[in-house]
Amino acid sequence: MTTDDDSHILRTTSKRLVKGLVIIVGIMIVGTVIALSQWEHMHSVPPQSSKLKPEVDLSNPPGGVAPPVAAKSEAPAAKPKTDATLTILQGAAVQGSPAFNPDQLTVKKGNTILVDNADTMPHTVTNGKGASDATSGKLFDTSIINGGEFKVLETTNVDAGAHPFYCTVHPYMTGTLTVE
Ligand SMILES: [Cu+2]
Repeated sequence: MTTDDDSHILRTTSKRLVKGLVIIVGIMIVGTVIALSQWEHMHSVPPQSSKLKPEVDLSNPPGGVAPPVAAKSEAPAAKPKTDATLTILQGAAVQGSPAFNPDQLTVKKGNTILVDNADTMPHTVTNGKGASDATSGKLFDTSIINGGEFKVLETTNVDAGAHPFYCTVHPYMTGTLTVE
């Protein structure tokens, strides 16, 4: 016959075992009650990290079958068809990081450009070399585009030529729009 101390399985009395289980289950119940009472609040105010875009587009994996996508409560506005796309890159606000893709964009006069802010920070695409440039914003200016949003630039009234542009929030973000 083995004593409780000898057993590798049961090193305590069943009475203490039950006591321990009651404590564990009790903690789980308290945790569940707290989580459920906060559920609506957590749902309406999700943590910032849940808004970050995954690096891989899960809805369209390369060479795979798309998994079912949970219905979103608020669908993002559909992006319009434009002649060109100018993407403001994620991390563009960090000085020295690539800001625009492409940063040298060439379009035909009259073309439309989708300016897509893929970053989480607000940015602009404003013609000129900086705030002190007298022509700043005179040819084209998206004004502030919040993170994850987009605007469409028209080039109907933009003269042919190479026009430098920058971001009024982060003037070190620069590029050139060439209109032919
Ligand atoms: Cu910016």
